[in-house]
Amino acid sequence: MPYREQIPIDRGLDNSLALLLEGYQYITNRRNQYNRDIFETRLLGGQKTICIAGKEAAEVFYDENKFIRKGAAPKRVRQTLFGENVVQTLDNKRHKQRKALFMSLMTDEGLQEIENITYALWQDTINSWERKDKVILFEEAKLLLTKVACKWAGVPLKEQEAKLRADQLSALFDSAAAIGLRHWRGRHARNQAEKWIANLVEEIRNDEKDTSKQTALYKMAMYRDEDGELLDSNIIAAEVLNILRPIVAIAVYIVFSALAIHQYPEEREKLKSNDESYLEMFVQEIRRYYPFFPFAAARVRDDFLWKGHDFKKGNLVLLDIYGTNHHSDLWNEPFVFNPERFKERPENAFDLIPQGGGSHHMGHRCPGEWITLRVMKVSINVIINQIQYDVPNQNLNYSMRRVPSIPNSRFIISHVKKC
Ligand code: HEM
Ligand code: MYR
Repeated sequence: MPYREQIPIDRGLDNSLALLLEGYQYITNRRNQYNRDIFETRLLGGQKTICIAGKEAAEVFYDENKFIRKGAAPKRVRQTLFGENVVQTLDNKRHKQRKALFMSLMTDEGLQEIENITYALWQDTINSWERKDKVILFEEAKLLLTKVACKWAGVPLKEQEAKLRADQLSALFDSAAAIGLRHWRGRHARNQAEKWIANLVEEIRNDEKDTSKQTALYKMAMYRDEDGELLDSNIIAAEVLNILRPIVAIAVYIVFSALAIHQYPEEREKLKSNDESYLEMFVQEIRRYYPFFPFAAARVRDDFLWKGHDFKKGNLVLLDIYGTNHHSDLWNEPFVFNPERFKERPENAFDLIPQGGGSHHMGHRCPGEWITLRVMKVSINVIINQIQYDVPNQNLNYSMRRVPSIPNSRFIISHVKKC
C-alpha cells in the first residue's frame, strides 16, 4: 500500500476572507502553525483547496501532466488582473501556441529595444524632476513605464492621455486581491482599457492604421489560432493588456529597489563600485525578498498521490510564491536582505519563483522575466548613477496584508539633482 496521511486542515466553511485579510501571510501563517508545507483549506465559495510551498512543491505544481489552469483563476482575478480566455487560463496545445506569441516578442533585439526606450524616457523624467520640490517615485515610475510599454508594444499614446492610461493599467494589478472600491476601480479599468485596445485591433485588421509589423500590437492583432482564425478582438485586447499592465507593474520593483538602497546604504556603495554582476544579484534579491505576486493557482488534471496526500481531479491548488522565496530549506536567513546569496548560486527553475517556476515555453512561467530584469537594471542605474536626492521623513512601512504591497508613502524623494 502506498503511504497516505491526513494533511492538516484549516477548519472553516470558507476561509476566503482570512486569505484576503492576511495577504502574503495567509499560507505562511498556517504552514508555521502546522509545521508543514502542505495543508488543506476551503476558499472561493468553500472549494477544497490544497496550499503547498517549497522547491518540491514548485516542481510538482509545474508538472503539466498533473495540473491544468482551466477554471483555476478566480472570477475576481479574471475580471481585473487577467481578463477572460487569456493565456493564463489555457492548457495543452492551445496554451503552447498562445504562449509562443508572447515568447516571440522576447528576442535579443526586442529586449534591447525596451531597454533603450526605458533609458531614453528616464532622461526626460529626471530632467522634469529637477524642477519639482518633491516627487512620488511610484507615481512617476508608473507613468514612465506606461509610456515605455505603449511605445514598445506599438500602442499610440498621446502625452495628455498617459496619466489616464497609467491609472487604468495600474488599477488592473491593484484590484485583484482588493475588496470594495479598490476592487471595483479595477473592474471599471478593465472595461475601459479593453475597449481602448480592441478599437486599435479593429483598426489594424481593417487596414486603417499604419503600424510596424514587428510590434506586439500588430503581431497580436493578426495572430491566428490553431484553426487559422483571427481571435475575437476583446481576447486580443486582453492579451495586449497582458503585456502593457505587467510592464507598468515593474514600478513596484523599482520602488522596492529604491527602498532597499535607502534602508541598506551599503548597497548604494556596492552598486556604484561593482560591475554588472552585482547589479544582477541585487535585482534577484529584490525579486526574492520583497512581497509581490503572492501565489499561483491551478487545478488537478487527474487523481495522483503526492507526499501521502490524494490530489483529486479538479481540486484547487495554490503554490505559495512568497513562502517559497522565503523557505528556510532553500535560503539561508531568508528574512535578511543579502544580494551576495546569489554569488555562485546555481540557477534553478524551482527555488527563486517570484514570476513562477519551470519552463517559460512549455509551462505558465512568466514570459516577461527578461523584460522585468532589464527594466529594473536600467532604472536602478539611473537612481544610483544619474541623480542625487533626499529622502524626507515619511511612512516607508509596507504591509504584508495589502496585495500588492507597496511602501505606504509610495517613496517620496526631494531636491533631485542630476549628477
Ligand atoms: C505570468 C509575475 C512581469 C507577462 C506570471 C506569473 C507570475 C508573474 C507569478 C504566473 C506564473 C504561473 O501562473 O504559474 C510577474 C511579476 C512581474 C511580471 C511579479 C513584475 C512586474 C511581467 C511582464 C510581462 C508579463 C513584464 C510581459 C511583458 C506575463 C504573462 C503571464 C505571466 C503573459 C502568463 C503566462 C502563462 O500563463 O503562460 N507573471 N510578472 N509579466 N506574466 Fe508576469
Ligand atoms: C502582473 O501585472 O501580471 C504582474 C504583477 C501583478 C501582481 C498582482 C497581485 C495580485 C495577485 C492575485 C492572486 C492571483 C492568483 C491566481
